[in-house]
Amino acid sequence: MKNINKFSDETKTVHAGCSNISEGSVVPPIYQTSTFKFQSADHGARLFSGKEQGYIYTRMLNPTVKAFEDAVAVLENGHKSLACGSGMAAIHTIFATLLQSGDHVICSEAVYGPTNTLLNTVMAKFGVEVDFVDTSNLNAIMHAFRDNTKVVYIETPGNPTLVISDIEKISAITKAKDVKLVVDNTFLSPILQKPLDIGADIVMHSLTKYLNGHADVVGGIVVVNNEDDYQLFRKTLNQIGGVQDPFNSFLVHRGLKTLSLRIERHCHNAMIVATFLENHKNIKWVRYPGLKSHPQHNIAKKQMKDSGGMIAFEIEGGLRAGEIFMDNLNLCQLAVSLGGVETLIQHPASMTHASMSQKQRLKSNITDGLVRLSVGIENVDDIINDLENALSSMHFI
Ligand code: LCS
Repeated sequence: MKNINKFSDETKTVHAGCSNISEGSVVPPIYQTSTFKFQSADHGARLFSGKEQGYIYTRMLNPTVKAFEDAVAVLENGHKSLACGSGMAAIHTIFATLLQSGDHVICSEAVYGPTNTLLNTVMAKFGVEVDFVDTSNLNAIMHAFRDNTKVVYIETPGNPTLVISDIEKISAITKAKDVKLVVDNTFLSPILQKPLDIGADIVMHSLTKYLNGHADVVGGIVVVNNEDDYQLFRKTLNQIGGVQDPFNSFLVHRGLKTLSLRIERHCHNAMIVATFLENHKNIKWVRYPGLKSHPQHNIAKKQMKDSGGMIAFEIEGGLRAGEIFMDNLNLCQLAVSLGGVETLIQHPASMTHASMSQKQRLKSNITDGLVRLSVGIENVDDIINDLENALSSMHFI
């Protein structure tokens, strides 16, 4: 197919990365091979020297992985992308590529717990300094800058509090300061937000979530917007080795084909569920970007096409009430992760963000009573009935 970039996202999700496939196959075949034969000694030497393009070894690149990487780059309006073995492998690849000992990172305080921990432990061990700030506050970002700041890393909406950072405004700051802006776009997917279009330099996703969508693969991806960055990232990823394997790339590429349909239903269901929760007497507060009560609702409207499938809320009665509520659910599954077709619920303080200290969590507004819901694509009435049943089981508290 020619000119895939001119099509809409609904069409891109179906066709991107599926052109130029050998033997006329409609979907990319799985090249389940670790290595590729050279036609001659000279051919091998030419491939290694970069004088000729071609496949050498699957850690370096594989056609199934490449087809999938092309698809995500098209959807993010990026130059190229690099598929990794997990979202954390992608984040590590980003930090290892952009930073060296003595450099400083400004990171959203609302981030996935292990992102915070990676910076505070592994990256700190290698001499990288970090400040976690409320990146919805531009002044806080400005104040955090130091002479050695090299990267601003934001997650928007942030996990689990759904704090929203203004990508365009932050990118004006990072461009003026000549530092890289990295956006974790996991909570929305490129259907709802395209950070590269509004000033970000690098985008990452945990593929484990919406892009795959079926809770059966762990993966990550880094999207870059120029060839120089691509070469730098490819070298680092090749050395670290945290690549995605061909079979998982095939699965996520398959999942990608229904991304826009799934996202439509996630958004539809989540808006109804968030409204239901906001009006329920046993709920203390609800955070959902589509609700007017969300503190950054206007920024959400500006930079997001719709509000996504993630909701955070707190039940009256604190942690104990939350435990009883979660144990009384039937349809909503008690599990970490998010972005799959099934509705999942979890408790960040004891689960996804348990690796952070309570002090760090409270600074990031992750209260002990916060519950996070990843709204699936089931019938929304079934989801609401399940929530209502569990909430009514708490009348004795
Ligand atoms: N970025 C975000 C925003 C995430 O939510 C996660 C995982 C990652 C990066 C890391 O990706 P992974 O290595 O797991 O593919 N978030 C999870 C969560 O909230 N529950 O379980 C995993």
